[in-house]
Amino acid sequence: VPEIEDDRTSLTKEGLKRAFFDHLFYTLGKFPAIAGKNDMYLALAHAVRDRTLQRWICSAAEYMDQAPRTVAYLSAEFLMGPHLGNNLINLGIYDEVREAVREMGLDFAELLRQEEEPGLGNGGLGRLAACFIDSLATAEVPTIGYGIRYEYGIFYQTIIDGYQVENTDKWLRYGNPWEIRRAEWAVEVKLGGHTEQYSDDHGRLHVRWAHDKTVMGVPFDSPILGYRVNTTNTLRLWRAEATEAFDFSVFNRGDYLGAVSKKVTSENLTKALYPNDETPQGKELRLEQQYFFVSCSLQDMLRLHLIRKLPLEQFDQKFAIQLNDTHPAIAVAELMRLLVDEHQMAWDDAWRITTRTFSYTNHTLLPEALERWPLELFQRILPRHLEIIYEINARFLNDVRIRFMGDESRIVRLSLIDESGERYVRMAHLACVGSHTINGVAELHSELLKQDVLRDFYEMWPEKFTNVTNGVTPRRWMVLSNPRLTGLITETIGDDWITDLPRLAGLESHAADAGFRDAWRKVKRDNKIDLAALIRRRTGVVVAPDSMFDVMVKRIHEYKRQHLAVLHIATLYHRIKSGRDGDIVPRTFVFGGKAAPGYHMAKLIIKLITSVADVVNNDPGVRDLLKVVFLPNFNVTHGQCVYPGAELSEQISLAGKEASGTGNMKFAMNGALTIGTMDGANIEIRQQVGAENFFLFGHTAQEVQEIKSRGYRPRDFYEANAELRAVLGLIQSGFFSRGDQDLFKPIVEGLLGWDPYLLLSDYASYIQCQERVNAAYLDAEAWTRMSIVNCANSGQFSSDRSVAEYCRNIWRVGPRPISLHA
Ligand code: 26M
Repeated sequence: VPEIEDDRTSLTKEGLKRAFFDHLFYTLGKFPAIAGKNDMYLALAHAVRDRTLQRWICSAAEYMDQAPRTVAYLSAEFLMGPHLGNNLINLGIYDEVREAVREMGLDFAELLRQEEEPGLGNGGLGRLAACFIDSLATAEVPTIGYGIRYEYGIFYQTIIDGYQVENTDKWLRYGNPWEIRRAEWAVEVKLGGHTEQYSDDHGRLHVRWAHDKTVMGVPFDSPILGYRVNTTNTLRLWRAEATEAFDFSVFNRGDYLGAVSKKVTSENLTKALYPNDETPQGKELRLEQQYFFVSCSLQDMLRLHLIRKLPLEQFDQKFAIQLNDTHPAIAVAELMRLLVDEHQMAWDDAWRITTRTFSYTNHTLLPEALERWPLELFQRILPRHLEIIYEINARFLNDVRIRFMGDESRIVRLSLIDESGERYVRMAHLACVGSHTINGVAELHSELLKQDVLRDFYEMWPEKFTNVTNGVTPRRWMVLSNPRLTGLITETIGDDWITDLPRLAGLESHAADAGFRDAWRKVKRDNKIDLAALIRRRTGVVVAPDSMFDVMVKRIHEYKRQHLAVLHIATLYHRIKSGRDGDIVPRTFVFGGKAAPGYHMAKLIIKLITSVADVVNNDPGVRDLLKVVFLPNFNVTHGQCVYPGAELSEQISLAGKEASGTGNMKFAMNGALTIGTMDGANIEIRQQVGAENFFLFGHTAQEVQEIKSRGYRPRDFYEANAELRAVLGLIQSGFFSRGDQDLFKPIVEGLLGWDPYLLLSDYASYIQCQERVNAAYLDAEAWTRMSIVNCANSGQFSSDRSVAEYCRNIWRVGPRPISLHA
């Protein structure tokens, strides 16, 4: 264990400068005259990495020695965002390093911008995993985040001629100073082949998996620092590589090119992240990815367990494994296989351990998003797991038969195998049966799970179901991204709020103080100027910091209803053009988000946004009352600039569709007001900040159900609303598409004929609500008061609170403080 105060551990400005040059010379082989910006970034990153490693080693030593109960968070996605700034914050050396860098004549912000963000996630689900591991480290809970080291993360989005164009995300291009490859802990993963029975020396029957290919999983570890604690946990991401066995055997047969191509095939496994929102079924490589990282992770946990000389029977006492959606749900069958086939444990013992180990979080109510794998594909890739799933299913359905005698339709509904047409393995069912606890991610979502998607499982095991409302880390989403607001809050109430967010409530009384409100407005205005600069850099559009910044950033999806926001913009435009612009407040509409490459309607919605933007931004008749921008490649880095500069947060999904949302929380914390539906965590945000400080519109989930069951007719709404007719007519006429009347036909016809997300039935309510927003914005003092109250009441939405609930109610783990010792 290293000495405390040397060039690798010193936290003083002078020590940090020495470390910087040490790395520039001896790690990078450069000197200032020939070093580029990226060299400077890397030198700094390595200096920070050393300080992190000191804490990491102390944590690892404690965990090895004491074998504390550990959380294993299994997630196919970790959307981390850049590490450097966050690590500086968590180490408590942000200001020292900024000063040191400035004194060395370098631009600190520019160095931070050099880091390519690891975009190893699609959106909410992956970012949640990142917030949770930050909060777990801060809570000093021993944790390993297990996932996949994709060589290409979520695609890089550009906008060309108003359309989304996807490019590969080459995030590893200039190296990654935050990871350490651990070749010595590589594991082998089998795929394909068939199974055989054999009997052992005692005549007992066993199954052998005669696989037909092997890939090697190599762990790449990144340190995850807690905030101002020594605890440093591990994010362990697996990379698929060719086994040495391949190279040797094929070399001996003299087939060099064959060996190389097998190597290429193996390494394809972790090449790229799948963009979600595409129906997952049938994607062979994706099933292989899921199994690959799950098998690697479970083998790794068993290794850690066994080197501590602990009995296998105690596995569930040492690990609490969380399944982040069904992507890792194959873990239920894989742990059974490892215990039964590889460690000769009796089925019932293995099953008891398995069900005491796993818990499952569901993240979506959309039926089309529930993962199912065609039986034929599953059989081909994981023949042994299919047998194990059949055995789990047989025993489970037996229990169902006894509980619900004679109810055969219930058996059909609950089965792990969907046999209604082509046969499928239902991954959510496997996760439910194999877990002791099942949770949704907001109160409404958890209720709807019980009533709807997982109703039969709820009737079987009501005690398994619970809610843990999502949260986000205030370290990244306030302290790092909004230093101005952080400064003002800390001056006012001290800095305890950073790890105890409900203390923001102390701000509420200051909302009555005119001086404080001035300071609050100044912070927002400066953040808006920064956001305007980003918008100008990325789009060329100049926007006015005096206009209301109305922001909708999230993945593009019909259920999220970006096109409803477009209908509002088109309505305002139409009013201006027809001389009815008396009460319009100048607004800048900011959109950002990626559409899944195969999701045509989502891509067309992007084209609609950019097309409306082109017309509105260039029409002199609009007189700068409206500006519309689509910020390309919205990601964590951009989010860090967008949330602090936002004034109005658009959370307008159809009620009952958005499981939680987490962007909604980031906006509220940064003082934006929300216009939103009764969906996901919006409901809880409104409850916290007060109905009078939240702009509510639209039908409730209950009403949506009723409307649909009565037979929804969107045309009735069209016919009853002249403004809606005018706006849809404008789009239909080709006004926003240079006369092309076909381009947006799928959108307009979809709305008039079908409208599965009820835009037309919520349109009038949304427009009226936006008028209330305008009126509120005109009273700047009142708006500022509401902004302060929103922030002051966002304490519930820290991921520290979410994680504390998981620890207490689901994982049953507690803190394990780490001391730094020489
Ligand atoms: C798949 C196929 C076709 C259409 C949609 C999908 C699809 C939809 C949602 C696939 C996956 C989906 O969910 C994953 C996800 O990211 N869910 C998000 O999880 C966040 C963290 O809990 C929540 O805040 C979001 O509300 C939820 O959408």
